Amino acid sequence: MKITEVETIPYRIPMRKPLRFASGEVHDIEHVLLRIRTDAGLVGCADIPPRPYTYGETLDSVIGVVGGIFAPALIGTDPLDRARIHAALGRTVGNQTAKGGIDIAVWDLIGQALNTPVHRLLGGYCDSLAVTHMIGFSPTEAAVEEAQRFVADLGVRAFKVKVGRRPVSLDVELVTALREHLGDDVLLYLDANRGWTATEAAQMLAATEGLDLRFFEEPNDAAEVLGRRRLVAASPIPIVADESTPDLGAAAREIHTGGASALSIKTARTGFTESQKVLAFAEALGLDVLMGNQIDTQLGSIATVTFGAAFEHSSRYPAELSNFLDMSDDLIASPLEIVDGRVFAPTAPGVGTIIDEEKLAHYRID
Ligand code: MUC
Ligand code: MG
Repeated sequence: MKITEVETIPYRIPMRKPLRFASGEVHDIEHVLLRIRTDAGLVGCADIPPRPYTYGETLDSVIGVVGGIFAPALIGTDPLDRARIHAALGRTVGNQTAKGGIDIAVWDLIGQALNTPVHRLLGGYCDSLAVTHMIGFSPTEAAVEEAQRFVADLGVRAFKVKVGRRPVSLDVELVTALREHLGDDVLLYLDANRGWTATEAAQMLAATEGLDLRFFEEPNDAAEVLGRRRLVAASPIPIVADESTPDLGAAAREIHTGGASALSIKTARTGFTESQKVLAFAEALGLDVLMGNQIDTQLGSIATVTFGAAFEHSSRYPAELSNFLDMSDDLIASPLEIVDGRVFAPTAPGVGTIIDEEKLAHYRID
């Protein structure tokens, strides 16, 4: 089997409700649908979410690098030769979500060719993951109401709260109200997307002691080396690296130099192949991992659950799988569902995603 064509289709779907956080806000989903075709008639697909404020990629940069550099290297290659494909992609630095999408689409082809779900090819550990819902910036009352609705309607019992606002007391009040209203057995953790200084983040930790917050993601900019290391060393809870560790090398560097004590894994940026390496690295060192959400569509969330549910170490904590509910639509033919607070990994061959061609025609912007 040989790759014959690599197609990138930009599309736009409005958010039902914008997501706001310390490093940016998202009003419209502007992603690239990647399709890789083979001479066996198979089509592998993946969703690529460029995030300029996180990785510096844009719709145009993704389309440019895939069409101009990656596609010529992929055409004529057998999708089963993954290491050869990665060696070719590795000659270009950065462009993490473009590379992540290619890896997912290649695995999709492999699963289809072997008539087996990728979830099982990877590891097949369990059939589903519990869901964490991400709460963006909003007034305290609205955030509490949103969380209560997720508990009551969808059985979700884990929440990641976007923080990093000033003054810090705004977020202290928010998290205190969430704990009061949701009770003790709901998992709560924070993500400041680098919005605070190390000193402000330390104030937040001190002011919320006793609220059983489990993790604190990107409290400040990891590039502020000494402040970050002082915070990680003093923090009573794991400090999770997300955007500071977009690839395996960065994950190794941040962990070994004391810049973080847990890792977020996002298939949108490390696909399945590199995510597996990050996971093994974390497991060997005894570090917790969280399956994160790159503001993923249903297409992207299916990739997350395909990977996360495939391994024991990535299914220990609820995974961030609900951002698609904030979007007004999706390209996928059969909608992803949250049932009793869980999302199931697909059982169809490949990654198990089928594109609704009418929706694609409606939302594409090329
Ligand atoms: C997250 O976990 O940070 C928001 C910005 C980004 O890069 O990802 C999302 C969610
Ligand atoms: Mg994050």
